Amino acid sequence: MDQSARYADLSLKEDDLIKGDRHILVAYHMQPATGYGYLETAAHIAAESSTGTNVEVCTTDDFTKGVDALVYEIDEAKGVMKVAYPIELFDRNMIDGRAMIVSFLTLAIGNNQGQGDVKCLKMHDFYVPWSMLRLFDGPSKDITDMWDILGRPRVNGGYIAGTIIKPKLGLRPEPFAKAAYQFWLGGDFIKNDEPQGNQVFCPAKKVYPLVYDAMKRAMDETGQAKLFSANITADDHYEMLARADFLLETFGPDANKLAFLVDGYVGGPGMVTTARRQYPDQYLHYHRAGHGAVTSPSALRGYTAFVLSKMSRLQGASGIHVGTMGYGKMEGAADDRDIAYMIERDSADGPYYHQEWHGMKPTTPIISGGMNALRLPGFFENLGHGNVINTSGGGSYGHIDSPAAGAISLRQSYECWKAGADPIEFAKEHKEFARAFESFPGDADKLFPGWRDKLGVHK
Ligand code: CAP
Ligand code: MG
Repeated sequence: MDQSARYADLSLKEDDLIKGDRHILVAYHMQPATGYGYLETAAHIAAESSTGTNVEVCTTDDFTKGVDALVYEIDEAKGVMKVAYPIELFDRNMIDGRAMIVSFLTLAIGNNQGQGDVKCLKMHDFYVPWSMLRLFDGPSKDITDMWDILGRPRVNGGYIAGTIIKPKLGLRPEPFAKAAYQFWLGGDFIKNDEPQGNQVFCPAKKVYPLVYDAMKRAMDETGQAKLFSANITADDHYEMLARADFLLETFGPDANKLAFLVDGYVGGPGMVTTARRQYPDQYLHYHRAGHGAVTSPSALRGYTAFVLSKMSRLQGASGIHVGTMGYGKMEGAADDRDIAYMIERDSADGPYYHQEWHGMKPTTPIISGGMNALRLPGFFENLGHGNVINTSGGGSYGHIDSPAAGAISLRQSYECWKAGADPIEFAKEHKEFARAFESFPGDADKLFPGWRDKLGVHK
């Protein structure tokens, strides 16, 4: 059934919809299945995502029609359609009237994902009006709190050198804490790898007191504050709270140095919001493992990494992984920097919409996945700044001298970029950075041809 007479109004202007402050706007890349018309399919998507189904139902009244989602723009040649969702469609909390991402997803990327008349349908951008934006929690803590703990200025506090405890799984409590200690002698921030929790060979109640002990020893030795991001992910709300409460108790007077990591894509919005609301004093670290299933450019449905990241700021993530923009091991490209700009700035352009954040706290871009000291200068150059958290697992534990040397090489790499120095010249004066060339010779050959001669390395 062609529902375009009801669910499409191509005379609506985007500027007016934005001025009106009553609609969430969504831009999708869409192709209909063979045999279906473009507008007809787009209208079915709007129906299925708001007040309708595949047929007219007799229970619909005039009020219902007033909250229909409407297709307001299509570009069949480019395969782009845009839908305006009246904000009344979205579920609000009973307890405080506030908005929730789960409702946005249920409508805007819900049933429409399985429609038989759709060949592909992927969300590439969305715009949130102020009337709705102010109903989202947003972050409670941000990178300025991290800088503050590290004794740095709250503005432009710079690069936070981090790592992930590796190997991913298979360390028992003592070697785990030892790995943490070794990195902290040179670096700032350690995160659990995303599957680490309460494995039988490494029980949380045994390992975290040892990690805290390692943190204290490293702080004593270096005279610097250290940060730990602990995974509190669990299916069960009470299990999450048990993990978080145990961690807070264990770190006691240093609980401000504890971030909570949530596997937010597999765990879902409920898990992110549980952490955000129960622990507003902790930095909330959103790890997105699994997101590639929907965000990968090869995926024809779902939404993009840009959309995932933008949602995370609304949900209140203090930081989210945004990949490495093509400089590391995961999928990504240089223009993914727009993802970082959207979550860290107060006003930013997405692929289709400009968004004003009206002072909502920023979400830190967390740079991770196959990074090391050699890859960082190019990364910073592309992003244009170094105010990020970077976690380099292989880049630290793969350094030939030690994890501390790996951490120091990361920081030196940032200093090198900040100074606008030539990396090879900089390496001559900075041992740990120089040794990164020997640690990652494949990268060195690719990024700095001739490095062996210039640095006098002939092994
Ligand atoms: C990085 C990482 C992260 C990835 C995930 C890993 O380790 O901890 O899970 O970064 O991708 O296990 O691979 P390495 P993303 O530094 O050793 O590569 O950050 O893009 O979500
Ligand atoms: Mg990981």
